[in-house]
Amino acid sequence: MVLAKVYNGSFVAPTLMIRPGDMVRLKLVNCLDEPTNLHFHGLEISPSGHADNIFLSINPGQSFRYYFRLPRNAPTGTFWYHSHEIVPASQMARYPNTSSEEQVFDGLSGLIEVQGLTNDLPVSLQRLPERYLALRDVQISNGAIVSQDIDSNAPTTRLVNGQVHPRITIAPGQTQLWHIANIGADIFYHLSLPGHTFDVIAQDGHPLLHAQPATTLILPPGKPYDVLVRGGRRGPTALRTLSFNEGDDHYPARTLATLVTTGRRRYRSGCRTRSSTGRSTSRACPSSANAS
Ligand SMILES: [Cu+2]
Repeated sequence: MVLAKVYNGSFVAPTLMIRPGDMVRLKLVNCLDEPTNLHFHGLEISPSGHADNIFLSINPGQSFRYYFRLPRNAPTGTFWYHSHEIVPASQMARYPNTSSEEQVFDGLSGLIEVQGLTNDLPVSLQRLPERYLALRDVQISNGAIVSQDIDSNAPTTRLVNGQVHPRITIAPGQTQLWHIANIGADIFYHLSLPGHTFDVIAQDGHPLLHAQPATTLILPPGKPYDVLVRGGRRGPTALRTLSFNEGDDHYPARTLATLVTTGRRRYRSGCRTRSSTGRSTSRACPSSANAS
């Protein structure tokens, strides 16, 4: 058992799935013994009122209803939400150790997907299996996440969707859409999947005009990527974070998950099919999906 701060009783926070034009209504009930709030990182919505208002501070035992409409032309892709608590000056003496960083490190962050990213892909890539990889790390001491006086250079445990070293499956030749975000408070990730390419189709919740192949991805805290991954030869591949020197901190290499390529080979007709939207700006075919 490890003490953490969680949403809805689960260490893996709910993924908010919304579409451009949606009205979003969220009730935050603060069951903590300190104030908190919500920040919808990157969404193009009002920064005041009941929307993305980081200056709100919801006291213990109180609740608040967030609501906002996402613009119809909102960009699609992966975002994240997290506590952005800034304790008001009048409450500082009462909550001297409460802040956004501590609460995020303690667990208060999760994924947002603004859906519709695949609409501008070629038809053959519009119904892809999708995976969500929420990256965070935990330092644990005496049965609780260390959330005071955080030393981001200290040994830590890297988690994917709250799990240590989970298994992800893919079929040979199959293309999957991975929504990846670093929802941790402090440390960087330097992702590598040997023998595979990350075809980036969006970053920071903004679709790219052309897919950009990458062999590694660097994710500072708060960074999301939407990438296509194509299954290679049958067998396991380690999804690694490579060693990364951030300047003050040095984060060692770690295996995050195992991608197991298994099952029947998938063939596709390639990328010659036009985008269903017929838009001349539709994305170029990702290189690793460009077979046949
Ligand atoms: Cu943020």
